[in-house]
Amino acid sequence: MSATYTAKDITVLEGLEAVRKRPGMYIGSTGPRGLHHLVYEVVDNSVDEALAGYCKNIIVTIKPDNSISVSDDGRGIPVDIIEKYKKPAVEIVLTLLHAGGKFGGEGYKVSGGLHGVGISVVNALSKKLTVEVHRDGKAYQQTYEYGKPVTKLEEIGETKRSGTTVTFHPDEQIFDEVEYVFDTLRHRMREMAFLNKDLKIELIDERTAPYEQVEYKYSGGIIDFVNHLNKTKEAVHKKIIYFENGDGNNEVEVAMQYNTGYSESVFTFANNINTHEGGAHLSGFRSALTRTINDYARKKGLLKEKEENLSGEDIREGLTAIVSVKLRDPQFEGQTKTKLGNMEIRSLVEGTLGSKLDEFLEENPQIARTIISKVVQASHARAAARKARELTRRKGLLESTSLPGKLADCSMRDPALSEIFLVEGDSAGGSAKQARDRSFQAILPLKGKILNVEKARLNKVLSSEEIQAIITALGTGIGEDFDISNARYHKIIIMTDADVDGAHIRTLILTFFYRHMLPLIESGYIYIAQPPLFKVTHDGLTKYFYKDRELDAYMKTIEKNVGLQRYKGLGEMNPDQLWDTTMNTETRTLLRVNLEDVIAADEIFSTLMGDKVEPRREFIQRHAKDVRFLDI
Ligand code: 0RA
Repeated sequence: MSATYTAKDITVLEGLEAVRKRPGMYIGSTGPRGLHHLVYEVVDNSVDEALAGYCKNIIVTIKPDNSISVSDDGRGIPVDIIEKYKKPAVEIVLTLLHAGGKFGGEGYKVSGGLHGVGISVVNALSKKLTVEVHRDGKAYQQTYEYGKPVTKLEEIGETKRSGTTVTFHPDEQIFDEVEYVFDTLRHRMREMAFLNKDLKIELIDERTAPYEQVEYKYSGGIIDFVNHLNKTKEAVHKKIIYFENGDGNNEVEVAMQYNTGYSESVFTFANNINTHEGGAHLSGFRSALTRTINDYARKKGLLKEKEENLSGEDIREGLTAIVSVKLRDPQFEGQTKTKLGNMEIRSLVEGTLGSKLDEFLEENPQIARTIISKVVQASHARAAARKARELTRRKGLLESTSLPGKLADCSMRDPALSEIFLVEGDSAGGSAKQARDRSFQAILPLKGKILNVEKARLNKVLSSEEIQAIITALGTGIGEDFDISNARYHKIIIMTDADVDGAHIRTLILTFFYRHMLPLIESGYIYIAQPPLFKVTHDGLTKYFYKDRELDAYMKTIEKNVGLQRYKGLGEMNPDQLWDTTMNTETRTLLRVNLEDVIAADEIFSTLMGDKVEPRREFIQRHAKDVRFLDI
């Protein structure tokens, strides 16, 4: 540390100390999500350099020790001394909170990551970070530990290129776990490449031999994104509809295409951030879409005067779309700061889509007619579903006043303390009923495979007995009547066999929740039970194992003479064993289903459950050894 330790240095270091004291405030969490967020934060800076027009290639490398290196061919972070701090600009960028480089000039514009906190936060949460800058023919390097510089910025040689490489090693004292997941990073890097046309992003995993390596570069940008999302679906029209527009401050891009499916896959982004909670751009998109389609249908006589307007929901059935806006000054609101607040963007999106979509429909009457007829079908089906729902309601089939006969309910009436097990098969259901603590645990046995809702509209879904039983037991209602505040249990636990059939049934149930009761997933009510895979008896001691890896490790520590049992189904356990291993809150582990990545979930469900065979085969082959793909 330099001898001239000024008041300004102290503010800087206090800033980073605050980050280390409350990391969650800056990166959301210190779990896996926050850990991966560090990478996104650094990559965002390189992408900003690409948005400014100076960077074309980004390489992200996972090193064998789980450190990460992000390299770009942008201008390089400036190294000139900033008068106010008497330090090189790069050191300020790495040590000052919010110093994307707001020390003047257009070139210093920074939009930045989710929390807009900048690269200094990554520095603060790293036990070691090295920055290497290539600029004006020279290469420079500086190293930090826990956010503090441990070397001065040094000139390390000459160079012909320009760019920045940041290599950081997350601090194990801060993060619960420091193991990077290749697939998680891969998804985000691909998304970034889709959202930024022509930008090449490479991801290399050096922890495996041979290295795992992927490369993304899309000349079509979000058109390629929509094409990718619909890859597992049957498109209604070949040509992807695309618009872009700007008003000097903000820009909007929309790409959309209908498929023959029944779900809506509209994803919105603001400055490359997935705005899960929607906001101004989404509402502008929806209102322009509904108005334009209705106006067009009336204009062409496809919708008669006496007929009601087509609803927004019907118009979005089977629609895949990306709405991507880039703003000078984004305002993120909402619970997870993923709702776009800038109202001025609403009229830009609405105006753009309104005029350009009408133009497109006029110029492509064939596509227009196909889309309208699809929407009209959706509208008829919804009317039929409403009738079916009313019918079932009149019969009391969906009311929790007439709970399904096979439900063994709990005595507890407080939903927050109650849980329900959805159990595969009557025999396991029987064991679970004997094993449970009836005060707060309810059991609903399900007969084998439930209906694949990916291939059916709501009216058909409602005619399935198993699904009726689930809806009634949960008490939430469905479709337009769905109300999460009526949920009778706040833990809904899917318990299936640890075999292929069990995995299939679990996916069917999850697909139903994902497509028809999404708030249950979003609120964290859905869990997956973890029954053991093995029982080992040794020296009169019984141990259960939940993973092959754990069993292997244990078997190495003991001598021969053990009794090893492999559980294929829940039915092989007696009620006591089922209780001890899977249901007892003291000893069990549950996997909570979360929607870390809605786009990945959409892809998984439409691939696994949709019509096309080839993508499904590929997916299953690729993930054959990876059971984690279900832990969305
Ligand atoms: C501040 C100002 C300028 C560029 C950058 C920061 C910059 C930051 C990062 C982080 C990773 N890669 C980066 N590349 C650039 C503008 C420089 C200029 O005006 O020449």
